[in-house]
Amino acid sequence: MYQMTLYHTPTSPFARKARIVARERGLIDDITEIHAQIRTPQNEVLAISATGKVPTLSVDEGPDKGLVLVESGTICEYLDQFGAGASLAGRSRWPEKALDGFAHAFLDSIAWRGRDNRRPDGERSPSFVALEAERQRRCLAELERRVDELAAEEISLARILVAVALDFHLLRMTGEDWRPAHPKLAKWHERMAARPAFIDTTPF
Ligand SMILES: N[C@@H](CCC(=O)N[C@@H](CS)C(=O)NCC(=O)O)C(=O)O
Repeated sequence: MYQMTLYHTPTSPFARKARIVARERGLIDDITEIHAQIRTPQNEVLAISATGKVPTLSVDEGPDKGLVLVESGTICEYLDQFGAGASLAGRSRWPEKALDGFAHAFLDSIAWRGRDNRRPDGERSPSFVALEAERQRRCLAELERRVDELAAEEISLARILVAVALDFHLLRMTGEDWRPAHPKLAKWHERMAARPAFIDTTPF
């Protein structure tokens, strides 16, 4: 079997998607998880990738030995090849990709705004924050409208990312609990968040 190392931080939602996929596919015993010290000179990822980003996956044994993968989407597709049980690729390729792209755009917006919120006074941009807040409001409303589509499959890579993004919104956009105004989405999210792979990787 393959032996792999997955670099992550406990709060990174992009890394969390890969960590959830590893667990849902039953691969976690073949993977060493390393909490990387990102944005510091001690960052462990820098030894294998100039990007310094998490998630990063290195393949340590097996036919792909030496392979270093960055970008959560690529890492999740790679991991999804292995493991017993059903693939997480989704029933239909392009609807799945469409949902995954939507979830990435939503999550990027939360990550950017979260970083801006944590900048020192004088380095924040209120107009940027307002633009991203409005994007998130629209995305949440669209997800509430599309909840039947989310529920049509129990789990897939895109659905994992939607649920991870919703959790990350709760973590970073403090005081903006989206659940009361999006009750159908909240129910769907609650079911996803109760899965062992989500509980095992929770950033809260
Ligand atoms: N598009 C990337 C985003 C990864 C990303 O931005 N990761 C952040 C943590 S959430 C990171 O590693 N930041 C470190 C840095 O900016 O140096 C993916 O999907 O994997």
